[in-house]
Amino acid sequence: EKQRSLRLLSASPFPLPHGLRFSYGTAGFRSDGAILSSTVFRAGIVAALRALKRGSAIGVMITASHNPVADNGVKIADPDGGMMTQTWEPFADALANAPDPQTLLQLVLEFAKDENIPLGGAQSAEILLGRDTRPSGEFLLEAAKQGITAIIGAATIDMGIVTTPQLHWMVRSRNNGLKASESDYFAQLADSFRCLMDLVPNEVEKKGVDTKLIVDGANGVGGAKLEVLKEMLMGVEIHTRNSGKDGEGILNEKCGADYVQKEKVVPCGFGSDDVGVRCTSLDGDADRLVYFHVLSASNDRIDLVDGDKILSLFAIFIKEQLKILNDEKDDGLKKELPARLGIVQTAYANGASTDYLKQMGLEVVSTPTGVKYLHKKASEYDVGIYFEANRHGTILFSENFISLLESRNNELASTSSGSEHHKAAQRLLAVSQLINQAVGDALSGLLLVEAILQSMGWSFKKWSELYHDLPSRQLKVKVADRSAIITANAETQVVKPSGLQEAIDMETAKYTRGRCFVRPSGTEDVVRVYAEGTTQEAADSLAKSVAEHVT
Ligand code: NG1
Ligand code: ZN
Repeated sequence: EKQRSLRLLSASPFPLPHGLRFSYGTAGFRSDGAILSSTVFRAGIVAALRALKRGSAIGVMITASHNPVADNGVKIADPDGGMMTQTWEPFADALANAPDPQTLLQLVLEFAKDENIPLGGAQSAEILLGRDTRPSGEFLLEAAKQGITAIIGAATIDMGIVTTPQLHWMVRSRNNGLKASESDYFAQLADSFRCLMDLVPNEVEKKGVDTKLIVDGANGVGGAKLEVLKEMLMGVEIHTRNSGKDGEGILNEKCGADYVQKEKVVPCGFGSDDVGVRCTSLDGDADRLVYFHVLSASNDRIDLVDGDKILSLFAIFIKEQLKILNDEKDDGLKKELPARLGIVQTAYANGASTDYLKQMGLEVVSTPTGVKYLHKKASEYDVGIYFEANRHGTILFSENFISLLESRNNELASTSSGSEHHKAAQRLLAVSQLINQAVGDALSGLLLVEAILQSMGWSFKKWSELYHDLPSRQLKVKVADRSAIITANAETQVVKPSGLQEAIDMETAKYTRGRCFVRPSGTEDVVRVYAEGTTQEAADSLAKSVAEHVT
């Protein structure tokens, strides 16, 4: 058996393309889909070894998210449904770039030895495989399968075409011994959404918040899944556009969350008929979302609600439910359910959002860019809410808090069923079921937004006007070596090269409410400059002058 496995590996059916280096970045391996077979084959090997090492199911997702349709990528999900541990990234890189089958084999053997991974077939492991709708996904999935089965004991479970968050959810559920099929996923979302809608206060319901939502599916997998899910939902009227049906358009082309956020214009398929209707855009693999309003029939401008405001909406709702739960009146039961609520952002969060959240009395912390940092920080709270300004995020509930909440809920069900306390406990439990605990999920995210707007009786306008974003500017600067810039304090301060931070401080001091930071990108060969000010001109000129100090 061992011999067979080693033979398969050394036969390596997917030669490495010449002159390219692959790197497992924040989003896994990404590149032109046509040249990615060898990388995906090797990522399959990494996933199989990881599954053997952990003795749990592991996920492999083939997607390039919001990137053009010809691109593709592969990333690995750990047993808890989160991203693969960073400590394995150097191995993944080494494997992806091994020049020939012999080197590849040797790397595998050495690593397995160092990590005590049983290669003989004594241990078995499962790898859940999924892909988005990209055409190259079909043969890349085959390459992944071959990589996985080259390792004895590793078996693939093909989940077919799924959203990225669905695959992460499936890995997590499976390892928690829960039902983990796609229909289980849909059922969990639909049930918890119904629960939240059933708890909408009567007086709010009478006010009648508009239930219509138009969804831009980016012509990707999210739109197609939503078509199925929406049949199971009550209380929201979902219309899907750019759902990826034949002839409707190309994946992410002039549509999707990334396009809408960056261009700040209506996506294709939307227009004058949609003025005043709540709209939302998913990205190509449905892990991100933004909301928007079409402003006028005569141009393509929009009113955008980004990750910061989605986060704020979630934070307000959760805070309110925790307050009700710990409120003395109603049934006289004074019983605190201690819950630390934490809000996690990065330095890219608009300063106005951070000010707003702090004014609301919330604990706000900042981490470096990258979901892995935000997710980890959020998991330190009883309830941790995180979002990147560019719309990826979720709400994490600690296991301990969930079990406290469950027993409180049971207690209230028998002592004061239907009380405000009881409703708050039910709502919090429903949110923990609805929102994806593994990764940010556009489908569950939009259902939570809809349920909260209905519960609080809020219009899109009220939400959008929670606070006004400070004007900001982002610039990219090409430098010889971006790793020469070292930052600290969640990337808000430059430590090296010396003198740069002083220069930034000096420029920033020229502006009222000016804020500026620079950091090397983790995904592109550039240094990013971000600046904020009270006017667009101020933000632009602050960014520009700091960029000159960087070059
Ligand atoms: P880098 O290139 O490290 O700035 C970008 C985004 C991140 C995240 C990753 C992809 C900005 C400023 N940065 O990271 O938020 O989306 O790509 O995982 O948008
Ligand atoms: Zn995505």
